[in-house]
Amino acid sequence: RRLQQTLAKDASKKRCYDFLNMTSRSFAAVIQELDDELRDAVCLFYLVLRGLDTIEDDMTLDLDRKVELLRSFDQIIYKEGWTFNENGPNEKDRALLVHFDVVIAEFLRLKPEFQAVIANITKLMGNGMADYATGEHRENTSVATIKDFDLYCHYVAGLVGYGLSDLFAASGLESEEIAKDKALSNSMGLFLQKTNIIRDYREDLDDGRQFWPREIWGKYADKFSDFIQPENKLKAQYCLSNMVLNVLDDVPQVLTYLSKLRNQSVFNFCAIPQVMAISTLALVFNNLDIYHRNIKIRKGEAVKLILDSTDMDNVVSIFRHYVFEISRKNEATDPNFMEISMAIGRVSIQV
Ligand code: PS7
Ligand code: MN
Ligand code: MN
Ligand code: MN
Ligand code: MN
Ligand code: MN
Repeated sequence: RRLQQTLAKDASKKRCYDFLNMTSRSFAAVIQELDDELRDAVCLFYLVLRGLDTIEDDMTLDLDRKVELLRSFDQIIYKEGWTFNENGPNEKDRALLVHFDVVIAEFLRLKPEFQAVIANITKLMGNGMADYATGEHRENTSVATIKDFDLYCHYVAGLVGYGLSDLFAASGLESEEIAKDKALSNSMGLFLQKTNIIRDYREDLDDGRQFWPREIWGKYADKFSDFIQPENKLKAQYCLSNMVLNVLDDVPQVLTYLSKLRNQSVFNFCAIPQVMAISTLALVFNNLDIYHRNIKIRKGEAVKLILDSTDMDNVVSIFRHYVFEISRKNEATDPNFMEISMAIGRVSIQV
């Protein structure tokens, strides 16, 4: 019997890692390289939030039902055997929800401290997503002010930073200090999320979503979709540089956070997505292709970045390189030229 139980446990853990590899292009590898004390907790944190985000992203789900699921997801993860049975788009991430009982079974095997961190963040994120799906913040799935933009990114990414820092501390691999400065953890998430939102302009537009704040894009066009028109090229370039300027704000905090890490596997896990993001930011800057298709850094460049992100000195060099690329592409005729130069100046102190 005991052997049978052990085998069943191993099978459901393996299925969780299969789901991780299936649903994440970017995080699967770095999560699996984490030290034993953290690997399962971060894997389950990822899968729980991936499940939550799949509900948020499902545009076929009845809005009232969506909000009910988002607001109660922190309780659903304690319901042994719960699965998602509703119809929905047949995308790959939906399979995760259909078999969510497997994720719940493994979640319930985590240390109670880890469970508490994951449930707390799930509750805050689910309620934040629900507010944006219904509330005054987000009529017609659009974000009005820069403050709204920061708050939405806080809900879907800054909170992931809070939760990860709490897990690092709870594992004992990092000191409690890392979880104390919430602004630093928040910036770690915002930098990834905002870069993703810039890069995904066209994909999100085609899906009927707008995440760029009107306070920024409204300076350059009347309609968010105007930027795809060839006659608006210059406006599109200036709007994009304004968005890049907004993201550059978080770079100093990202470097400060990374400099505080002590565990090698945690450092790699945190640093790799951030160097991918700064390289993506340099690639998208003044690159009007983002208005037409999904652009990505070349595979070879990504592999090199992963191999090079081994310590703070190397990460600083990588940031210096890409920030210099941005400064090289910065044009004096761009209305954001001066502010971009100043933002780069603030980063230069650290690199
Ligand atoms: C728990 C690793 C390291 C302190 C599912 C990692 C979607 C950018 O466009 O899937 O929807 O396809 O490419 C990740 C901070 C969150 C922020 C947020 C959980 C770093 C649900 C990542 C990931 C904090 C909401 C994935 C925020 O992008 O986007 C774990 C420290 C999930 C991190 C979403 C986005 C993540 C995102 P798309 P992606
Ligand atoms: Mn994704
Ligand atoms: Mn989403
Ligand atoms: Mn998503
Ligand atoms: Mn995206
Ligand atoms: Mn996506």
